[in-house]
Amino acid sequence: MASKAPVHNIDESRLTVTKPKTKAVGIPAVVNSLKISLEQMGPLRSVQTLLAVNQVDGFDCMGCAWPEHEKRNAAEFCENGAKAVAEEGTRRRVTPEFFAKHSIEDLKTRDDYWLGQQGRLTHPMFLAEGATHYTPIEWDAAYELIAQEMKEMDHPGQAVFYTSGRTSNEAAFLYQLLVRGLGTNNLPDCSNMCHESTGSALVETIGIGKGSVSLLDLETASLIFVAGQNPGTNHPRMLSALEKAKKNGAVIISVNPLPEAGLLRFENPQTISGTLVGTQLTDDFLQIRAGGDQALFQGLGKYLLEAEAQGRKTLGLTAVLDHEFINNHTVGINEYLRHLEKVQWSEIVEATGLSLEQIKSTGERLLASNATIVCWAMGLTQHKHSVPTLRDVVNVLLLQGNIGKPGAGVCPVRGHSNVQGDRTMGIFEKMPAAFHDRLDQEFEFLSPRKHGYDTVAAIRAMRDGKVRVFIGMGGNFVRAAPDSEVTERALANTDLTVQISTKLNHSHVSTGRRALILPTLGRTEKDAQRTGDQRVTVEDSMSAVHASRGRIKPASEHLHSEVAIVCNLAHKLFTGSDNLPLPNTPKAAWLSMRDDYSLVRKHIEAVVDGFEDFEERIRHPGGFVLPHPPRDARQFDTASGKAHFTGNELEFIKVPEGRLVLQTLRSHDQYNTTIYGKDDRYRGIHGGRRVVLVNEADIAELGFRDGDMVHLISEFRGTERRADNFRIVSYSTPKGCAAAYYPETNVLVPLDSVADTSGTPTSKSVIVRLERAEA
Ligand SMILES: Nc1nc2c(c(=O)[nH]1)N[C@H]1C(S)=C(S)[C@@H](COP(=O)(O)OP(=O)(O)OC[C@H]3O[C@@H](n4cnc5c(=O)[nH]c(N)nc54)[C@H](O)[C@@H]3O)O[C@H]1N2
Ligand SMILES: Nc1nc2c(c(=O)[nH]1)N[C@H]1C(S)=C(S)[C@@H](COP(=O)(O)OP(=O)(O)OC[C@H]3O[C@@H](n4cnc5c(=O)[nH]c(N)nc54)[C@H](O)[C@@H]3O)O[C@H]1N2
Ligand SMILES: [Mo]
Repeated sequence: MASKAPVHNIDESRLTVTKPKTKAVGIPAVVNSLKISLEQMGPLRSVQTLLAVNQVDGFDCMGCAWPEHEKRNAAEFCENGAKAVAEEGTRRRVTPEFFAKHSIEDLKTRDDYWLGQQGRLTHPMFLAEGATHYTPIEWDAAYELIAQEMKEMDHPGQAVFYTSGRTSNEAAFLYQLLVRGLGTNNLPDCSNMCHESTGSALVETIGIGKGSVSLLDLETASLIFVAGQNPGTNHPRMLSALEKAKKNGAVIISVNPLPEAGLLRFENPQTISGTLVGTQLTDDFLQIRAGGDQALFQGLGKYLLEAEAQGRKTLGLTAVLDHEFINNHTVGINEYLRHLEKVQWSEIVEATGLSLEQIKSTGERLLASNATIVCWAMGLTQHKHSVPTLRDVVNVLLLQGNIGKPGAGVCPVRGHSNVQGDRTMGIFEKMPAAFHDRLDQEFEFLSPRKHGYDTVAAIRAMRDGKVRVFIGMGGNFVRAAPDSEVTERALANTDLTVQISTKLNHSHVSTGRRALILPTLGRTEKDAQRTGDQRVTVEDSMSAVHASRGRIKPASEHLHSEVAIVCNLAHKLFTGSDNLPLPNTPKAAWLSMRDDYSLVRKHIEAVVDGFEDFEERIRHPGGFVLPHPPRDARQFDTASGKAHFTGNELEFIKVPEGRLVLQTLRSHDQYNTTIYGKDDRYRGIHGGRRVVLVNEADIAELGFRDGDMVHLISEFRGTERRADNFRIVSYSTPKGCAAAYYPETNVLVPLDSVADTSGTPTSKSVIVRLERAEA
């Protein structure tokens, strides 16, 4: 049945639903990616770019942050990486003529898919106050405009500088220097909406917010949990690592409300046998209720303690618990035990929706493992109680000494390809004091110590009229952020919004009173500066830093690199003839750094730990791995110098009568707010995105039928938000738990509904009711 979209410009007329797949398959994936590449790039560019993806002298795939293997395949990319590359390498162009033809009002009614399909931005563009269309502007005039706007500010805290995770280390480092040079720490980033809960929980418990495993650990682990993650779509190359682990005898447990195809079974297109037989990846599928993971891990902790009391043993240990590790390397176990005692098995069963047997047999898996890894992504980080959930994951690993041991550890799987590196470079509204001290020393100035706004705080500040200038270094703020209508109004409340972007998106049409689009080079493109072609560096999910060099001709001769844009703007603000009257700015040779990125790397080396001989070490194929004290030496940079057990109250989501808890997630054909196509092949959704996946029994109880059209209404503290016209799809998901795609449903996520401690919007637990729509 066709579904009607809320706006005439959105085409959902070809929506069909088929049976979900039970495996991720190689051959159709390769065919699909080639089809998209050829459509967007044509044959020559396709071959040129795809062969350079993730190769030693090529560019880093911007599809995800999964690491590359030392021994690379000729085709070291996946279907979705190829789509990300094609999206950037496209031959389609958004030119000044395009903007002359399409008014802002027209563009506002288009969906994200249509906007993205228009191609690459080619010229700097300006939207004057009250204007209906963008018009071209010279680069220098654009910088001048930003400088003028900044001169009008009462204080530097009236500017906000967002970063999305594709930005290179070099650009990120310079960007934070510019921002701190202005005198603010207003550096919200996509991480605030992504793995911030991970950072909060890990820094507190193990002293560093990054994962503690390498690819080799993953391939040699004896037990791997993949919790709250859909790697078949979002990190397809991870499936090859899981396949290797499996061949080496690992047991894999998937914890997810949905039976995600890639996790169940995988047919590897890069091996001949893979395409013929495939690998059963998941041994146990725990179809957990949304937000039930804390209860699961508390249950596992309880199970281990009961087994210890019965005198049983973990494989390779003399007892269940690793007493040597606990005594020498941890504090706080008693507090943890006190909390566990209070938790009842009945609560654990209620919260998880799993049977006691399932939890106990998972406990047995832990006893039979001498090296356990827990991998996770957004299913664990985007709930109100995500930070305690992740603390409880760490607790279970600590009990058996599974940190800083081969084949064991924490494996948060990052999203954007350099989101981890951006944080290492100082993109954070509250960097530790030691970072500021070294930055100040290197650039002979005093950086501000007052914490800045994170993403949600920035939206509140804009809404409340406290911000005059918003600058976005990549990303699509208005669509990625929660509470779309509130965020849109918040941006409209500023004097100037500036988007440094490769492709057209809604943030270019949800603007402040005036707006600029500054078009930039993507990672696939040759970055020629005065001293020659430049390379940049990125850091993957496993802390490996390596170089990335674009090869193809830039989409337009008017594009500037992100590094050049930051340096030119900083020069204008700090050192140019008409600079801002600031008493205290970094002493930096902005224009020389723009011309030669190795000078930026010299500064990074001086400011950030672990970058000794930076320039030399990125010549080495594969780069180098940053230090990670827990992984390398079981050292913990916490207050006590040890890893911390924590005691956490059990929390879980109680869904009110007649309501559902809605998770907002990614389809197979999208990259965050960039929509490649309208299919979600593995889940059996084709030609449309306005669907809501609901458990069969819920559909009946709520008085609907599969295929009915509904409006989604979210309820939060007495307020309501709505997203219209979704087709109900009967789907395998626990009772009470529904799912729909992001960003169409961001309008439902309340700005004030955030995770405790980390402030991450609760995008995976929105309470909604369904209201019948006319068919
Ligand atoms: N192709 C592609 N690749 C991407 C991206 C993309 O959009 N497209 N985005 C990138 C980015 S920025 C990120 S952060 C990652 C995101 O990678 P993922 O985290 O895999 O992305 P989501 O689609 O949000 O999927 C969340 C998964 O968690 C499950 N889940 C939801 N709620 C719960 C829960 O309460 N408990 C458990 N155990 N599971 C739950 C969902 O069913 C789903 O399988 O991918 C990165 N890679
Ligand atoms: N409801 C809901 N909301 C979510 C999530 C969710 O699961 N549910 N997930 C959250 C997560 S995990 C994340 S990471 C955020 C993502 O938030 P963002 O990172 O802000 O969003 P993206 O869609 O990745 O940004 C895409 C835009 O980036 C620009 N771009 C692409 N490549 C480059 C480049 O090389 N340089 C520059 N300067 N620009 C470039 C293009 O113009 C493109 O339109 O969304 C969050 N929002
Ligand atoms: Mo993300």
